[in-house]
Amino acid sequence: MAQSTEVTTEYGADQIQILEGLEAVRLRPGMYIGTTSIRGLHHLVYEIVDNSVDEALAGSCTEIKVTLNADNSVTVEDNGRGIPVGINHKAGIPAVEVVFTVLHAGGKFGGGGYKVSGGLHGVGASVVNALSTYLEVEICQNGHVYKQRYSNGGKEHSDLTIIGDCPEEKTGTKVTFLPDDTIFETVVFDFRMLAQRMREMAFLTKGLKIILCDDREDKKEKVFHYEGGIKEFVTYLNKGANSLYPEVLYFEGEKDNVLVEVALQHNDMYSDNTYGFVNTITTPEGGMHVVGFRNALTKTFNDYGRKNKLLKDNEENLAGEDIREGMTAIISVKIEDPQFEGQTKQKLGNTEARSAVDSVVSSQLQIYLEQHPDVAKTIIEKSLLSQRAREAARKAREITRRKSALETMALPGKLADCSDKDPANCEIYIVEGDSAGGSAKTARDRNTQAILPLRGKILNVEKARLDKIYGNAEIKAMITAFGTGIHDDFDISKLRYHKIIIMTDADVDGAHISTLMLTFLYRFMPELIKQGYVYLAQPPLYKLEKNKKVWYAYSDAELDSILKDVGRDGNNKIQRYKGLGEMDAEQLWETTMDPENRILLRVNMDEESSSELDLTFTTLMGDKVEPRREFIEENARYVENLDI
Ligand code: TTJ
Repeated sequence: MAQSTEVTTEYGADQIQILEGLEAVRLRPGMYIGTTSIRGLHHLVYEIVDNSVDEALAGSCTEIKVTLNADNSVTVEDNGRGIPVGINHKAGIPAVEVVFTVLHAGGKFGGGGYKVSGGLHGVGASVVNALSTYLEVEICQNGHVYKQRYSNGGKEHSDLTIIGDCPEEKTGTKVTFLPDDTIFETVVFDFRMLAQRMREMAFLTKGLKIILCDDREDKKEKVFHYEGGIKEFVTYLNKGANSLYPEVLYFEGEKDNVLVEVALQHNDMYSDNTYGFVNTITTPEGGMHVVGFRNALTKTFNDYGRKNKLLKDNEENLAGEDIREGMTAIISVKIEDPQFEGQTKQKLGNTEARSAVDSVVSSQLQIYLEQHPDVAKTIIEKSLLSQRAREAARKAREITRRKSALETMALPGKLADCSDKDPANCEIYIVEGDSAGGSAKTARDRNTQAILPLRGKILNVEKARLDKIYGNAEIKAMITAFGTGIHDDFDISKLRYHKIIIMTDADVDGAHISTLMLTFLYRFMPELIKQGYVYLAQPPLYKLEKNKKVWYAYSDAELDSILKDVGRDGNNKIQRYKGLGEMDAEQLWETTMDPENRILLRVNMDEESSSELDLTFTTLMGDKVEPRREFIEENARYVENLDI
C-alpha cells in the first residue's frame, strides 16, 4: 500500500539523476523517438500502448482503449493488473513513479520483466512523460483508485494518492498525456495513422480488443479484435487480390524459448509481401526470423516438388523468389531479449530465431503439403511460371546490358537529356504525351532539366511479371534514363537525376498515369521514393485574366481567394486547364517548371505501415473491383481538387 509521502524540498542524488534524465530527453528528443515530426508524435502513443500490449502478452489484459481527446491529449486505458503502486525499494519511490520518471527502467519495473515485451523495445513511458506538458496515471488495484500527475515534462509531480475506490476485483491502468507543443512540429494526431498501427497490434495479439476513439471534431470509433490473429491479418492483406487456394496456411510452435507464429497465402499477383514482427514490433529490414522462414519455405517446396515429380529431374530448383511470387506472409516471433540491428534498428539479429522459425515451418509445412497435394501443386505450378519468366527477364536484361555496353548512346531516343552531368543538379520530367513533351522540351532549362515523354498509359506492373516489365518500351526507357537498374540490380549510386518529376494532366487520366508510374517506382525502385527523389509536378488548374493581368490558381480554394481580391465581374475570363497541352512553352515554364515559381509535391513513404502500403497498391492496381470501390469511397474524403 502506498504511503502518502511528503514532497521533500531537498533533492537527493536519485531525484537529481531523475531530473537530469528527463531533461536530457527534452534537449535531444530525436535521440529517443527518432524525430519530432508527426511520426515522432505518434510514437508516443505506440510507446504507451506497447506497455498494455505487454500486459496482454503476459495473459493479463484483454482490452485496450485509446482515446483522442478534444484538447489533443491522448488517453490509453487497459484492464491489466495495473502498474504496481508499492514502493520500489531500490528507488525508494512507488514503482509507478519509477516507470514514468526513470529512463530505461531495466526489465519492467526494475525486476525480471515479462516473458516477452514490445514495450521495452522502445524507449519507455518515462520518455513520453518527459515530452508531455502533463501526464496523469490512474491505477485500479486492491479496491482503490490511485492517481499521480506529472507536469512540465515530469519536472513536477503530485504524490501518488488514493482518489477513490473501485470494485475489489477490478484492475487496470489509465494514462492521459498531452504532448508538448514546444517540442513537436505538430501535436494534432492522425486517426488513420493510429488506426493502421492499432489494427496491426490487434492482428498480432490474437484475442486482444483494441478500441480507438476520436473525441475531437469528427467523432468516430473503430474496434480491432481478431480471434484468428495473423491468419486474419493475411486475409485482410489479400483482400485486394484473388487467393489461389481457400485456406490461409498457419504454423505455430516454440523452440529455444522463441515463440513462432507464421501465416501465409498466395494470390494471383506477383509481389512478395512478407512481413516480420518481433514482440509485435515491425521489422521492415527483416532479420533472422525472416531468413529462417525463407530457408524453410524454399527447402520444403523443392523437396516436395522433387519427391512428387512436380519438378523434373533436369529442371533447376525453384528459387525462393519464385515460390514467394504473389505470397502474403506474416512471421511473428516472441522472444525474451530481442537484438535489433540494421540502419534503423529494425532488423532482428538473434540467430536462435532463424533456427526456431526454420524448424517450426519446415516440419509443419511438409505435413501440410502432404495432406493438401492440390494446394502444393497450385503453388509449385505458379512458382514454375515465375521461374520461366524470371529466366526470360534475365536473358532480356543481359541483351539490354550487352546493347548498352556496345552502343554509347544507350539512352532512349525520346529522352532530351540535360547538359550538366552532376546528378545533384539534374532533374528529369516524365511527361504524359508527345505534345506536352514537346512543350516541355522547348520550355525547359537545358542545363539541368531532362525530358522523357511517355506515350499514354504505361504498363500496370502490379499485374505483370519481370519478363513483361523488361519487354515494355516505356518502362525500359525509364530504367535506362534513371541509370539505377531495377529489382535486384538496383544501385542508387548510379541515379542520374536527383529529382524525378512526374508531370501529367490535372485530370482523371493524368492521375491514373501518375498512379501507374508510382506503382512501377514503388514495386521496382522503392528506394527512390524512400530517399525522397520522386516528385509530382503541380500544373495550374485555372488561368484568370483581367485587364491584361494574368493569375494562375493551383486549387479551387486559391481561385476563390484570387477572385475575392480581383472581384468577380463580367470581364474576368477564367480558363480551367484540362491538360498540359493547353499551355504554351512559356506558360508551362512559368507555372510548372521554373524552380523559382513551381510547386512540387514530394512523394513520401512511411515504412512503418508497409503492409498497408502494399495493400493500397494491390487494391488500387489489382484485379478485384469491389475492394477498389470500397477503398475509393473510404478515402475520397482526403482528396483535394477531386476532378469528377
Ligand atoms: C507488472 O507486473 C506486475 C503486475 O502488473 C504488471 C503491470 O504493470 N501491468 C501493466 C502496466 N498493465 N498496464 C500497464 C501500463 C499501461 C499503460 C497504459 C502504460 C504503462 C506505462 C503501463
